[in-house]
Amino acid sequence: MTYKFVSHDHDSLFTRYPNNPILTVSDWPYHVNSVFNPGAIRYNGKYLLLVRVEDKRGFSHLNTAISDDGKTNWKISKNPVLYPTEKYMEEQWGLEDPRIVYMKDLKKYAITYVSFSKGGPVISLALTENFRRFRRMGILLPPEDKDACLFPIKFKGRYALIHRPIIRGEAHIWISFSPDLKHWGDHKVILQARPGSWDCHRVGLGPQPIRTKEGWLIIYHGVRETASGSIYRVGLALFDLVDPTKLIKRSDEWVFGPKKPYERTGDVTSVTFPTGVIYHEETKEIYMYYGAADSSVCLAFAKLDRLLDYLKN
Ligand code: BMA
Repeated sequence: MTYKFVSHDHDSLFTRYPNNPILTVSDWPYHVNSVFNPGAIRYNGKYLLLVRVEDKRGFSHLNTAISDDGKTNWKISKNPVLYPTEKYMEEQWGLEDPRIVYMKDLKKYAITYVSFSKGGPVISLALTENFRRFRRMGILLPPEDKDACLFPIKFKGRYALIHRPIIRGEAHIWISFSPDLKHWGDHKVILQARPGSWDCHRVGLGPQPIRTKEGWLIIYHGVRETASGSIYRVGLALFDLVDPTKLIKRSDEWVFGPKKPYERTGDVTSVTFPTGVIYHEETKEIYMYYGAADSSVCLAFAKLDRLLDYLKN
């Protein structure tokens, strides 16, 4: 920790889509309580969101919303695409917060999401080719675990998973490796909650890792508990391309956080919770999809080079 004077204009790094929120319950084809925290990926040339949808029992399931431009005219599936079943006891209280990557070696999309039950939250994996039929691969690691995503490539022949166990009340970001997506080991903490800081109480992965020429860019959420509840803000970290356990840089400050009324007010106040990005090679622009106040789906834009410059300097 350095005590140099810092004063940056974070607001210039990410620009909110002026017509936020892009999805709310009023867009939904069936009755629900809230829609938020979507996974995001390019699919068949379109923008696909796998949205967390909470029903009025308080249980979540996942459903797709697809758009041509990533901003407007979302086509929402009439029925949930991934819904809890009795066969999987760990899902009794629902499915939450998906992250999506395309695994070239498997030729499938890998979705890591939180399965919730009396036993506590765990990370489950499902594979799909079409976002209609999913193959459940089961629980990856024991509870309590959240905020997970696979890297889209293998490292020295092994899959790598970023996740966020809570151990003795401490919530840091970990990485684990596996030869087969079933057996996990070489667990290591890669990003810690920072005492005193805006991200002092919990940190967790946001969207899927973004591969850049400088390293893997990780957008993460950090939590501070305050007298009026938790504030969920967003930070940046950069990890080595070849060895993703190696942290290169981390932002001292948050780069995005609750500000607009739709981020400040909702089922859970003051939450910005990014869970999906789509990168545009042509314009070098990122579309970051996030849940706002656990109530709606929102969008913000950023130039990749500016995020990397900010991190490096
Ligand atoms: C986290 C997750 C998210 C949620 C956030 C704020 O622990 O459960 O799904 O958006 O809390 O309530």
